[in-house]
Amino acid sequence: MARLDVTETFQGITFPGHLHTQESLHYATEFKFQDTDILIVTYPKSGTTWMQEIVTLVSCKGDPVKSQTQPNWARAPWIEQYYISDVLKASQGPRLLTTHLPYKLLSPALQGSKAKVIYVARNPKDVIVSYYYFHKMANFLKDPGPFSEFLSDFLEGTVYYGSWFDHVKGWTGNSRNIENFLYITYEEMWEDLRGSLEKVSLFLEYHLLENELNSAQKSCSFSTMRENCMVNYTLIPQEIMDHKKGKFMRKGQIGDWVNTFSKEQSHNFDVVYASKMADSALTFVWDTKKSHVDTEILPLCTT
Ligand code: PPS
Repeated sequence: MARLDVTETFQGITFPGHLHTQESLHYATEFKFQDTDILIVTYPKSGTTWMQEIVTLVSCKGDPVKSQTQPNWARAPWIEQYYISDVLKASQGPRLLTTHLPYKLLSPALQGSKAKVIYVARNPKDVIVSYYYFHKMANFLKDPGPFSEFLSDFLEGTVYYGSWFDHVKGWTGNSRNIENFLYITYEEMWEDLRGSLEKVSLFLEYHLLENELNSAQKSCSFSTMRENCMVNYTLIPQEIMDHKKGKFMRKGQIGDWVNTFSKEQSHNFDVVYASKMADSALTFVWDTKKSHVDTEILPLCTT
């Protein structure tokens, strides 16, 4: 399925046609959740792959074999993407699932479910920058044009997967309707990876020993994941993701948006943010004083 230039519009939201069809999107809205399911929910570029790795490692008690031998899209498939039913037919045991869908599209399917839902949010300014560079290297996404245009599309909610504001408010504002819900931010994971692993383990009711946590922490560091071809998307052919134009594991930083936003763009963003988030009880702590110390590189596979 190439369809690199196809865009699907479903319930007013656009999706890349390379990965989605009307049928696959419809299938997701009627997805039959099982009470043992774990569902990772994110707006794109918010830490999806990282959380897929964290949950894989937690459920394997820190053993890295699965995360180094199975691509993330096979062990934590997106329920709205066209290959989902084939992957699920081939899978065994409790299911780890992923979605970028907004709450309004998935809430009927989740009603009454005991599935464990993990919502990961990230500073939207960093999301925009990460998304912008991803559009430049992923040939199944539209050419983003200049950053200023992409930024205004993002603020209007006309980018793929819709409005970041609706996504975050929809899921967090309705968390009380979800029986098992964990909210965590990319920034929290970045600041305190060990604490985040413990938090996810507790939520999923896995009790990891000290050495198992150590192993998990090492395997889901940025440096290890950047070299792991099961998560860095280097297994995807060049005509679909052009790794000469950029890396999927690009920087893995917090606050990197300052290197792309102008002062004026940042100010305009803040104004829109204040207005769109005025009806949300969420208070985010995006900025941090801590510097990044994750420099160890462990090559796992060559490409
Ligand atoms: S996607 O396409 O929606 O699945 O992308 P997603 O995985 O949500 O987001 C990709 C960004 O997450 C960064 N990333 C990490 N940062 C820190 N530590 C770890 N371990 C890690 N794993 C992935 C990745 O580098 C992308 O962010 P940017 O800012 O582009 O580097």
